[in-house]
Amino acid sequence: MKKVITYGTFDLLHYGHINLLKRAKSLGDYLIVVISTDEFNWNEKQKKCYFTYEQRKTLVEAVRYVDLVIPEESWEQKVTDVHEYHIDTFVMGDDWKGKFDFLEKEGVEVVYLPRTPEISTTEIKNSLATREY
Ligand code: C2G
Repeated sequence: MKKVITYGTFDLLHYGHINLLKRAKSLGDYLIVVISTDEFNWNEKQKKCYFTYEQRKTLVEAVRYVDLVIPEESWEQKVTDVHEYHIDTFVMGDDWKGKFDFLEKEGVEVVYLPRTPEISTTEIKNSLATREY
């Protein structure tokens, strides 16, 4: 069984995220999604999520391409995750291109997929904030 892993915040889940998860799953048979906890997001990415970790986990677990959701609590855990879960392929959107190539040394294929254009959580928040109702 070919196992794939990907990491993210997945706040305000949108079709860009779904496109990423769909393509990631197409690279193997089992997809693990590692979702940033609220603490990790705030401490490491200065991101304040709209949905809590538990709510984001519920949403991503409902996506047909996803087999398992686990928490992301540190940048460093990727090295242990890929061994603990016997990962074959690590996938991220290409906004992260080159940032995780070190995982190849762990025997993992590293794949960066093109981001879906014109959609982002920031875009959604900004458009809602300025929309005239
Ligand atoms: N993504 C995408 N297209 C978009 C928006 C996001 O393909 N329009 C991808 C990103 O490239 C990423 C995944 O969807 O691979 C999740 O995006 P975020 O939730 O923004 O993830 P991020 O905050 O970048 O966290 O350790 C890695 C980090 O946890 C990644």
